[in-house]
Amino acid sequence: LHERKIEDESLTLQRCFEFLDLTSRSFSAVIQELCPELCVSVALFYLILRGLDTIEDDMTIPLDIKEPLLRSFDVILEKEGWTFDGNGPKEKDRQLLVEFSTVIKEFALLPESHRLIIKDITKKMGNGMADYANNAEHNVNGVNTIADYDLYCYYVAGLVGDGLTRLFVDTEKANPALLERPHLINSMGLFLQKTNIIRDYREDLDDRRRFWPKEIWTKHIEKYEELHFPENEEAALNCISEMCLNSLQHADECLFYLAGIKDQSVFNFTAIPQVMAIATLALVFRNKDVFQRNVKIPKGEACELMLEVGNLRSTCDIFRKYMKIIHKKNTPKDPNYLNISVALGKVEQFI
Ligand code: PS7
Ligand code: MN
Ligand code: MN
Ligand code: MN
Ligand code: MN
Ligand code: MN
Repeated sequence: LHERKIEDESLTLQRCFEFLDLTSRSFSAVIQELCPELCVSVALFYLILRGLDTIEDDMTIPLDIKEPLLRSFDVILEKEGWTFDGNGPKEKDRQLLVEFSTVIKEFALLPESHRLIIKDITKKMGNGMADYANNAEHNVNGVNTIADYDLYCYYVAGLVGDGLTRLFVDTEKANPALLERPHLINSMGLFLQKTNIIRDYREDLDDRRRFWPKEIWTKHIEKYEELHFPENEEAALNCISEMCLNSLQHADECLFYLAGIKDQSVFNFTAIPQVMAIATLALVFRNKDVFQRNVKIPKGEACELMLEVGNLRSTCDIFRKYMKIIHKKNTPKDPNYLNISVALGKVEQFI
């Protein structure tokens, strides 16, 4: 257990940790438990990407303002005093950007190697987000093919895994061989992001954004925005199955990645979001509520999961438990019944 010493800490850093609590339910606790060499760097990395995402998500910011902000966010990181109050009043993390100079100030105090990694990832993510920023509807830049979907998820989540792994290796908390397995790193981010995208169908649609790839949903329905119509329930459930199947393809590689982590605090930090993701995947699988509202794993269950993650074996046990739930909900009526069954079997075989 690593406790940060409050008395050594500047007021601006304290404010950053307050923001961490305000912006993230699941990450705040695990970041604060990270070893001292990583805790502050990862907390600021999180806040920087959260700030960037708050710009990406705000559909009230006109594209001609949003796009250059996203593309230059890495430069903004070094602009002392920069703040932004252009988010709509309803954007949930708008205050982080109103006080972003606090983050910038602490960022400047990080070790140079960490700053370079964070800046590099911010630059790549911001440009990737900008490429997809106009994905409202019928847009050629939207998420059409599965390759587009994988690329978007690489920008917003795969890259986070890349930056984090470089930070872990820099501080000798992970096996440097992980850096030669970019596919494993990418799967860590994609498993989280794809599960989030399935869960957020309705929230994103209400913002007129679509992230489910056209290549998948057109097999089940003619119009994306009609997936949640009651008369389309069967088609919608089959569509969500196929989305879950796509996400499940990353599960085994996440477990392989976790085998490369040396430090207990880093293991918890990396494994907890993954077990939350498999639990969420089991919850959304063939769940029609996804089309009406944002479903969430109950708080009690989330707490249990955080306690149960301890090592690779217990993490595999948790994966197995939720895969069993998916297996039980799988039905021969589903055109992907066999594919899902095979995908579950493939993960089982390796863990
Ligand atoms: C550990 C190798 C720097 C810790 C953690 C803020 C969550 C928010 O939530 O649909 O619906 O608004 O807008 C790989 C985290 C990937 C990213 C991406 C794991 C930064 C994070 C900014 C890699 C997290 C996946 C947008 C972009 O989706 O979300 C290892 C740290 C990880 C942040 C997530 C989220 C993207 C996101 P929401 P959106
Ligand atoms: Mn977001
Ligand atoms: Mn976003
Ligand atoms: Mn939103
Ligand atoms: Mn989302
Ligand atoms: Mn969301």
